[in-house]
Amino acid sequence: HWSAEEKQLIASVWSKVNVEECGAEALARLLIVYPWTPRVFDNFGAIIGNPKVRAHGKKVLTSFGEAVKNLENLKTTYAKLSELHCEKLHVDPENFRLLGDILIIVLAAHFTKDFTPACQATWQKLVGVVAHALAYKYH
Ligand code: ZNH
Repeated sequence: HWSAEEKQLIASVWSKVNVEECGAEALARLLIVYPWTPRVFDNFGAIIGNPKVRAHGKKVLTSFGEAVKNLENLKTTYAKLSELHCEKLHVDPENFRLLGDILIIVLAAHFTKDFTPACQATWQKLVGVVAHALAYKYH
């Protein structure tokens, strides 16, 4: 369900993404803008400049890269992670959507003119299906 153009828009943005920078920024924004989200992390403390937030943001965005590589296969790709977030981490799946929207903002801010409306529409679709796949094993 991805057109050649969509695949190209995803790949071209992703090839320029610095997972450490953008991951840290997206996670920090999530934790600040939605002040209930730090609850699932034990003792992160201060958010800005916190190396744990940075490391975790990188981990999450690196894992998001699996979606980019497995566009046709997202549910299987994230089945284990979905179970983990549901059963062990108790993360409300609504947070996957919030993080996706924040990631779009971060990408738009980093890539400005290159992040065209068409590009945003494709990424909006991508973060939506990723959030859906991560929520798939919730029951
Ligand atoms: Zn998450 C973890 C991915 C979102 C919370 N995560 C994690 C990991 C990964 C991920 C890969 C690791 C695992 C292991 O270790 O095995 N995430 C992810 C993704 C996403 C996410 C891909 C989207 C896109 N998360 C999220 C959110 C939240 C979270 C939104 C909240 C808010 N995670 C989490 C936690 C954890 C994780 C809490 C655990 C941490 C530690 O360990 O400390």
